Amino acid sequence: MSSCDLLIRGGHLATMVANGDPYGVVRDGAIVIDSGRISWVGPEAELPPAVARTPAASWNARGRWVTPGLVDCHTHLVFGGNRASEFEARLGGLTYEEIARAGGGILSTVSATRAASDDDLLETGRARLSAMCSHGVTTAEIKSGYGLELSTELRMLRVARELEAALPVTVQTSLLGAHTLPPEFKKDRDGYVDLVCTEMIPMAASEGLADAVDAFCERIAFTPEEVGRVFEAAEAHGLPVRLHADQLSDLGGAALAARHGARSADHLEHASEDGVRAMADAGTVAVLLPGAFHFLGGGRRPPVASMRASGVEVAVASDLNPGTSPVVAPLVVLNLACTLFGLTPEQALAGMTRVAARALGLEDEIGTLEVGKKADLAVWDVREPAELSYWLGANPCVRTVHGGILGTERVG
Ligand code: DI6
Ligand code: FE
Repeated sequence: MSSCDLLIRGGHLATMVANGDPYGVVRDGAIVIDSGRISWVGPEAELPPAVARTPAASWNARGRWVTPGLVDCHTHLVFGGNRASEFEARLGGLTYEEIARAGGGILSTVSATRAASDDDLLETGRARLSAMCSHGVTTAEIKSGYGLELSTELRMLRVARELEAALPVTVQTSLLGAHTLPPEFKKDRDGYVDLVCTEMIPMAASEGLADAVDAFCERIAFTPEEVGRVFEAAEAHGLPVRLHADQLSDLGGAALAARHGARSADHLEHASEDGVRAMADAGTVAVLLPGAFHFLGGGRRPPVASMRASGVEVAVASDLNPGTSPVVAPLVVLNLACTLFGLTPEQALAGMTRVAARALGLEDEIGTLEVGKKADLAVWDVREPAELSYWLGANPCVRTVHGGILGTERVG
């Protein structure tokens, strides 16, 4: 090793490598980056001398902490309008389900999204994603699901792809045509599921717009049988699946996701013991979304202890959406994962780095600071990594590195 593109030195590393040490810590560490990937990581004192002498660029982290860039593996961040007035209605006594059944809820965002121009979706999505990036996110998943008609579903996915080009972030898209039944199909559920299976999935697949297919299995959305049809269509087009499962009630979503070898089952507040065991057997990741739990006023907690006991890996994500989780601050989500669901700060951070990468099928690419992985990092002005889950509303992110490119430094 004679030279390198970028050397980061003078910081402490929370590599998040699962090697038995909390956070996979390397104090006084260095990271060597070549062609956008990590080519060396370890204690600075052991840095190969040639690299130390001749890096093309180097940056001294001055005692701050470096972690893998945050991976937000579940967002709905492209949408029109917002639902602040619905928030007021809920505080006036209505429930989320009552509002949804009265034609509000997801459907009000569907109307606003259909009516929004591409530019409008791009601009508002960009503002939200940019906020996430300034808080350390370097990979975000973005779902469709507010179009519920072919053209708007594909438009949402295209906007998500354009956001990737506009910001220092990797975007993974999921087609969520099966989010809820659109009003046009109120009397023809099968007709809508057909549309998802025979038009949306094939088009999204052939245009390369979707990296995965998601669905919402719930009383106010789709039955397990309907989701099964959607998943079969996804499989036929070579797309991996994930599921909004057991959020408001137990419809057996966790087991359904596991049966289809889903990358993840998300929410899971009402998941049964059988469902958790099936996920463990299938290697399906549990994605906890404490922002939605918090914003909907609590209720049943996901069975985190059973997940741990049966070996289900637990990720944490924002669920950023206008109805149930209007949060653009990933560290707040880490805090909620600890305070509401009992995760330790280390488990929460692993959930938004290493395990989140697995939920996206990107575990070989991102999620830890290891040789060979993409150089996606976040640098934090904290004295210990637990602070990332501790402060509420602070932003200690100093800068990120995405694909080996050093972002601008935040001052102040
Ligand atoms: N579960 C959620 O929490 C979001 N979607 C879903 O399937 C809510 C979406 C919304 O209310 O707009
Ligand atoms: Fe969601």
